[in-house]
Amino acid sequence: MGRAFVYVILGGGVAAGYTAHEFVKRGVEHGELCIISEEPVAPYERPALSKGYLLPEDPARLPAFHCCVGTNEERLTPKWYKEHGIELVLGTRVKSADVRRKTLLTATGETITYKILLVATGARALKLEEFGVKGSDAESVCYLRDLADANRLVNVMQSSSGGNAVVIGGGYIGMECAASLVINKINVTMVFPEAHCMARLFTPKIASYYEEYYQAKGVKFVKGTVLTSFDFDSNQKITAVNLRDGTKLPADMVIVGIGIRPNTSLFEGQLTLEKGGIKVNGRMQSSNSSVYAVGDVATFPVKISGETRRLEHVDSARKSARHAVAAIMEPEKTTDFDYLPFFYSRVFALSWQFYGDSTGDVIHFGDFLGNSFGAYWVNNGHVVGSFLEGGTKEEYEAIAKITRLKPEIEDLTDLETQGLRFALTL
Ligand code: FAD
Ligand code: NAD
Ligand code: ISD
Repeated sequence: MGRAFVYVILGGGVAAGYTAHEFVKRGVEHGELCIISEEPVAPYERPALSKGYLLPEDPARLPAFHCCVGTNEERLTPKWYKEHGIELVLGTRVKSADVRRKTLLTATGETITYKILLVATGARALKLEEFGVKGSDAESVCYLRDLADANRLVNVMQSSSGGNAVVIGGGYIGMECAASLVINKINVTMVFPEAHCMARLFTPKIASYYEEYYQAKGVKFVKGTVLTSFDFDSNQKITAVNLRDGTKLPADMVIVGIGIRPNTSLFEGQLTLEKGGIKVNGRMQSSNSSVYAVGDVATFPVKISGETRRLEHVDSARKSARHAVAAIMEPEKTTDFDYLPFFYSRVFALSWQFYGDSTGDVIHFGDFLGNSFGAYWVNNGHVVGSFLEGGTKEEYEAIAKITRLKPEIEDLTDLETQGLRFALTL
């Protein structure tokens, strides 16, 4: 026995919230749409968890950051879903899917049937065990993906005030959490295997700006090595972490941010997978025409680079979600998704944005000793990517615009001399 819906959104994160919003905007009928989520709360803006949620004073708490406040649109509280006749099946994991029969089986034993399925299962945090390190279920070791993780992290931070934290990983979680730890008056050492932080995006020059800024806030960096084991006291409390290079770092708490793995397992053997995600076309439609995929789990064609990519960022989750609904509800009016990759972060008083692709030659510009600087990436004679720290709204819009326009560059030295002016005057 079970329920049947026209549209089912599997997953209750950012993409799910924006999908539901778009369905309502385009006139879904009461009783047609259902969201099934393992999380016990309605979709929320996940980026808040590593920023406002971790503040010691006046921290962000639900219901303040339900979708879609991240784009300054209406806030979709549980009441909103009720008013629009959308079934929220929360705290419920889907344990199997049958795309031929168009059914989902939940862990509570219910079979839910759909006509069209939107997969928005996002990703899970990689565990240290997957790299051969034991002990990551210890009380003071924290990961950060969902609200339950964030609550745990807040408790561990509160009991570690004035103590030492080791942050494993130099990516987004590592950088944003390290800043939050400092704000919470905890001493921070960051450990990562690369030569500099944010190795997937930052150039060494950009990275050194942020690393120096963090060092001035007291953060220590241990680079080019990884964690191999933990030391515990007689109460099984972590006292130190041991690194491959032989260093022992005292630790009252540990935060691990070593990347994610998309949640595709329900569909393995049923849908085409590529680059770790569910392969979709420019309408976000998978190899089964009744199944769409959006957000972190979708591998989609990025027109501007001519490649398929899986992006792990909130803007892509929001826009791919809206695009899938447009393609479902107004197929004739909807052309292929034309997405300009957009990443950003905010830490301390810093704020940067990046658009496009980080391939080719890099041209840095601006004042690396001051508050505003940036870079262009030039590939095959065209600007393909732009980065800016400390920009104004107009300046960010200008770098986004030129990245989309992909202007031809004849002289790299001239581009360097013009710097931000190049984007502002094009
Ligand atoms: P998610 O938001 O992860 O949602 C997936 C949902 O599916 C979850 O509710 C999950 O419980 C549910 N689910 C999975 N499997 C099942 C199942 N079998 N049954 C039922 N439910 C299931 N990006 C930025 O661009 N800028 C930022 O500043 C930023 N900050 C971030 C901070 C943090 C702490 C994190 C973790 C991510 C951040 N991101 C940021 C990334 C961004 O949040 C993600 O790209 C975005 O959330 C992806 O949306 P999604 O809906 O695809 O996946
Ligand atoms: P990430 O991919 O940004 O960084 C992973 C980091 O793990 C690497 O930089 C590397 O330093 C480190 N690493 C890899 N293997 C390791 C190992 N064996 N030992 C130690 N370190 C190792 O992933 P993340 O920081 O975990 O972030 C998780 C997800 O959350 C990503 O999808 C990210 O995009 C998202 N997120 C985004 C933002 C943002 O866009 N502002 C903020 C927070 C989180
Ligand atoms: O894009 C974002 C972001 O960085 C957040 O913190 O959305 C959230 C919301 O603005 C939180 O309220």
